[in-house]
Amino acid sequence: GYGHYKKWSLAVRVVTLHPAPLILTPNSTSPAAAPHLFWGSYRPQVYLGMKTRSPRSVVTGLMWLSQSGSSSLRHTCEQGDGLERYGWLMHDGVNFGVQEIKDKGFTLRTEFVKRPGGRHGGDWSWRITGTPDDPASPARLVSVLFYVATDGQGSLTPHMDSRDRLSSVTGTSEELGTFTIHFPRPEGGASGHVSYNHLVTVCPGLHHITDVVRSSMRDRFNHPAADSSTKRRYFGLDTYQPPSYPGSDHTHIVIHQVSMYLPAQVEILFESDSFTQRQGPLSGAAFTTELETHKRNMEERFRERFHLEEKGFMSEQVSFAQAALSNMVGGMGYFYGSSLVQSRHNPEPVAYPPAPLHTAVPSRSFFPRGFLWDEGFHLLLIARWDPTLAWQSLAHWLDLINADGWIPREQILGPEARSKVPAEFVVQWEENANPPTLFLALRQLLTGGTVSAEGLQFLRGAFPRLQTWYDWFNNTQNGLLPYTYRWRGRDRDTLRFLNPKTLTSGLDDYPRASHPSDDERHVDLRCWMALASEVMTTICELLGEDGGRYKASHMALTDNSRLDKLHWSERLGAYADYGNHTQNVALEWERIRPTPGQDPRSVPPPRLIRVVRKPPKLQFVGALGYVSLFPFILEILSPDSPKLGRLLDHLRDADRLWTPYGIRSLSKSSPLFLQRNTEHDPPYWRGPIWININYLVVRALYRYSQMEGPYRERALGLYRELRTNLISNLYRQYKESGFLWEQYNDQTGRGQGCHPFTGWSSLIVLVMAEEF
Ligand code: 6A9
Repeated sequence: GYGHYKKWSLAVRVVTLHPAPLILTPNSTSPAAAPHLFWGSYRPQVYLGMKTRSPRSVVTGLMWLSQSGSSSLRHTCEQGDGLERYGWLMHDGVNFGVQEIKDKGFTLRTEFVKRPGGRHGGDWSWRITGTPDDPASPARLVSVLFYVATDGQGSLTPHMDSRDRLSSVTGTSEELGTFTIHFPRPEGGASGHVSYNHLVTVCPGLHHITDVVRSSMRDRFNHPAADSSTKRRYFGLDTYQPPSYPGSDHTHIVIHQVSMYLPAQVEILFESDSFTQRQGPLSGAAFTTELETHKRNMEERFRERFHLEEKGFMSEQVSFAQAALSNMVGGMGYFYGSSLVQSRHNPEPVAYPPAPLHTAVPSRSFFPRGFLWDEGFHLLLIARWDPTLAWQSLAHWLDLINADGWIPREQILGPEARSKVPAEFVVQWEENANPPTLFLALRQLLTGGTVSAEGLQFLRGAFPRLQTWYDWFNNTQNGLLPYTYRWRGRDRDTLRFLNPKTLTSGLDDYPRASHPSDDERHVDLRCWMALASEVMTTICELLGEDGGRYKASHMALTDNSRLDKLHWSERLGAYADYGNHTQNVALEWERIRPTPGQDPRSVPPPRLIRVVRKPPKLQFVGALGYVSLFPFILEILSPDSPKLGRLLDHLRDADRLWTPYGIRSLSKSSPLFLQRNTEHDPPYWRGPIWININYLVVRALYRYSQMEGPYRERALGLYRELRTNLISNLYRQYKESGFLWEQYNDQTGRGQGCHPFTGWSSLIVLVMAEEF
């Protein structure tokens, strides 16, 4: 009956895509339309891997294994591998990359160069160079494993040049046509001896490759000892008996293993058969020449874009900035698959329509996938380096929007991505937002100068989607009063959490009203919507559309007296959220006594639970920190507002927000400063220094220092100090630890959370370049 139909139609809405034509038709990313972007290091989750921008791409990857000491196979980027450092030193996002991986006792340099030609995205080559830390120490036997694998389509044929040496693989796939991968004999290796192993097999999917390799290895192989007098054993690819799989869309894989003493060098060449005018193989001296040309070009372009030498940076600091940018663009991935999503109309999670996503990722080890609000920050840097890459990402993200105007926050696309995420984090809920930071990137791309043809074309395609996205926020994240907003999807369980989290805001455990309710209004979301309204107005002007309603919203949302009425807390001396709130909460161990006659062993163990000592009431939330700064960092506050003076005071106050390493997320004087949220939930956005928000603070200080007003000088002084602090600390952390980090300790400046985290931490390049 009708009731049943109604239910069904509500339930399918969450997985119904927006009706507007896709911004990116499948053809627009094909090797014919965009050959230079077809192949890329689009597998940021592995130490080295390449694939094409196609749904079920043939993939290639690197593994290695030290046969001396405790050997463990390296493949996917894992913090547990304990590498001293790894990451791109140079990568221009398109043509080449140079990475250094510091393993225990030796360094691997992984370089790749692409060469355009033919009709299928051209050729590329890899060069892997292994160097021992100490040339005098006993020879170290290392195995380098190269694999090529299909993902449900295409074929691979191995070719041998002797009984045990794989010399090449020929293959075909839908988008690559036919191709050949060559394995020339390596260079170097003390005693000159090289041992070869290989494996040709099938497995149920790309995320099984590590296991297949690991379980096929036996240490029954012999390699000459370093002095050639005897033989020593090593682990080599042997046999693997795959279970039988139904169907034929499994992964075919060919793995080539080369074992030799360091120092040594291996090259791998991918050649597209449609590339017929090749001068010669991309190896040896030709490889070196092309790589050097790309490096020089990048250095020159980097100098032109960012002017770091002119600003007085030493060459080591310039290299640091170059590495940060390289990891941002070199860490971009291409993913394809379905999210698991759910709305309140679905009894269970449902699969989103499969789609591609070409995006940067926050962290290659821990979060190698797309995050909506992270990407808006990433694009601030990417757009300044290569606007095409930024437009590509924006288009992919906006093509993910559904009919209601929702974009899932965390994009866990396909089985390989899903294999990295604990089950409880997989499902994305339709009522949940994430800050619309894509507007930050758009604002930058659209202001100052003329908009490129590429940009205008994007805007025309994106406009209906942006409109729906904007409306979705207004329809689903609105507050009770006009021009107020409220993040949906806060934690419901008020018994366990010291303060129920607001993951959707991006600021996770940043303190909000202690008792979530419909009365809440969130100042950060209001400011994000002011920004969105401004950018929508600009877009309408550029497209000749009527932007009246966006302009009206922008006026209302930037009206300082209305803002002050809704969000200024005189008691806090800052902007604040409003809601049902009490400061008097604490975590305490629950006391559970056995009931008379109960077996004491059956009493559940005590838990840490929240106790509320004073009932909540409607009031401003007394938390000073990032949220209180939003009207300033998104430049809504007028430069002559006395409130600006008050905020600058807090900012510079070492007992509140100021540290020698950057601005801390929550004031030292705030009741929840560095408090854990549950027994297992350490403080996250309750004190540590985060670089995305620090970028916005530094930028706002700079902008206010350019505007007439009583606080101009003050802003300029703080700008200089904060900029210096951020740069010195991130540079020092990178030098000392080998990485950029997720966040930085407010007492010591040390990097913490996960690493490498070259997502928004790379914004330090823009801080150095003073690009705001
Ligand atoms: C956990 C663990 C193998 C948390 O950078 C991505 C996000 C930010 O958007 C957000 O603002 N990070 C910040 O508060 C990381 C979130 C990771 C959640 C998934 C799964 C898997 O470990």
